[in-house]
Amino acid sequence: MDAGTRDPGARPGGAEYDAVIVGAGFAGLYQLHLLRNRLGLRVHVIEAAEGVGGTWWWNRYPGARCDSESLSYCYFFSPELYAEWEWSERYPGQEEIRRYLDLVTERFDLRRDIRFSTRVTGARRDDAAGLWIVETDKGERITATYLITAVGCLSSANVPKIPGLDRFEGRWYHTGAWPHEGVDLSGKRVGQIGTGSTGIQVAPVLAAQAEHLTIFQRTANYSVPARNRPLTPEEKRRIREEYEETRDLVRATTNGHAYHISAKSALETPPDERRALYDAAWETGGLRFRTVFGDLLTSAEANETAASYLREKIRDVVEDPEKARILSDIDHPYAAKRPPIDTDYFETFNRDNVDLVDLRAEPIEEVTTRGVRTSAREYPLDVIVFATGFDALTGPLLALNIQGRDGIALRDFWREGPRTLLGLQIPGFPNLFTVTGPGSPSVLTNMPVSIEQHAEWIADCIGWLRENGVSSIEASPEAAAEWGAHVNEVANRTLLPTVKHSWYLGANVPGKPRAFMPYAGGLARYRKICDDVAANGYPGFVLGEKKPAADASLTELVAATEGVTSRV
Ligand code: N01
Repeated sequence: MDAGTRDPGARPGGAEYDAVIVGAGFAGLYQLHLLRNRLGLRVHVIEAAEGVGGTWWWNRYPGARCDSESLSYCYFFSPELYAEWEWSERYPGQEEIRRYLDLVTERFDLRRDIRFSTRVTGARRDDAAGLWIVETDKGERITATYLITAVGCLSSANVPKIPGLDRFEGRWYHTGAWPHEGVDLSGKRVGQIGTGSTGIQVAPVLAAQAEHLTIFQRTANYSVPARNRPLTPEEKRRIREEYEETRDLVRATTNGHAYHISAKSALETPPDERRALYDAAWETGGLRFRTVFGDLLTSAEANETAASYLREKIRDVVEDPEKARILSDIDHPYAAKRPPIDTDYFETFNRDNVDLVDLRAEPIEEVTTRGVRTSAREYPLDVIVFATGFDALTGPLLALNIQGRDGIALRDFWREGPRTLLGLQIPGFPNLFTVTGPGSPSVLTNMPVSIEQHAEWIADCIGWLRENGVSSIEASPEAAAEWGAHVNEVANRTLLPTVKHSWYLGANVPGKPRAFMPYAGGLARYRKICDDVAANGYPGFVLGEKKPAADASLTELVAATEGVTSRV
């Protein structure tokens, strides 16, 4: 046994492992590194895919690329790793991210503790033995003291239940489960359903490959040009040299990107100056557009200055007035849904081989053997591409069929919506940790930065429990309720919950309870709350034999962070 797998002692109830981690994407890999290589625990990772990458293993649709800039879409825990890796473009492409994660896996010798091609089918708390029993589709039962879900927020594909899909004689694909061998679309009539971040990314590439592309749009969307390009040698050198500044910056900003949201008010800025700032941001491109003013997500009137600018851009680009009207008829404030960025999305509608169908005017009624039929007509298709998103945040966790203390199913406990403390723990589920779970900043941030923060907090917490001889930790129901109220309260200060069709609210999945899921108070504030909770002996959590943790009050800790940057 080498240092990596050294066994520090007996486990409660004779558990085989100290920790089982589900998932080997950004989150699972780093969690494994921390628990095994730093704490010396015996750790087993279970991963459904044949390789590492998580989201980036499955999302191989043409044009798949990250919307975060490459200098910040990576780990920061190792300066050596940061120096060793070189991104080729402003935004990292899917294949390049996979290669990066492969490098991380080899560099930290992680592969030997990952079980690939194995799906977790259930996880049950054994109260008497004080351990988790994890079941897989290979028929195994694996036991561990701690169970850590690192399953990603956007990994349960949402394929709408359109009548007749099973009769379709062509082929259909969801972008989040794209065939690894690719799909030959030459000479094909392709129908694309969905115009979110993915649909906006994939459409120009589908249009270039297919004979004809029909885009079915339910909700029109804003988009800002990404302005992707290769990084120059000078930029690559600067990125390496500025590692520390970038690391400190992403940890201090509201959403984990390497730029702050301006404190300036759109409403208080004179129209000419405001326009000049929007013009400059449009030229810069990417998600930075939403950082131009600090009140874009707190004032509908301020937001409208950005929204009207962007709608005008759509009308400038799209030549056909009817298409331009449908594309710019947007029903929500800018960035109140996740704002897409693109490469030639609106330009795609100027191609002869691209049509747009307005599903508000003619909803889809069924899929026929030959294509898609709306209330107006049938569209013959050879291939349907579903860019219809995910059962976000809760979907991947519920798919694990977790049962906590006294056999309570997570699915039942969350029937009215997710209940967590800090998005990290769930009452009634001792020693279960959820990396970037609902109630944490998660999808409102640059994910690797949030993931690092969570994985480190969890590792520190487990280290603390072991040092202090505490057998378990669990969110108290009262603290989880208090946290849920705080999550709602900060969301309600913004325009985010005002959007009808938003996956942040679970509104994209029929039957899913409506609850605003991510924490909108900002990553910097959230990090401070988590740090303060740990430093004060875990108030809000129940330790070991039902002992409440420290005397400190969670309410007071949260209130004390009010001033930490919380602009969204
Ligand atoms: O999914 P979405 P996505 N009939 O849910 C439509 C991340 N991401 O995969 O708005 C017809 O945003 C739906 O319409 P509506 C990123 O966080 C990251 O695009 O519900 N249409 C919408 O247009 C992003 O936000 C990167 O009315 C239906 C679309 O499908 C998240 O993934 C890149 C429908 C779904 O949009 C999800 O984005 C890409 C139906 N029955 C994505 N059901 C990075 O760069 C749904 N739609 C990291």
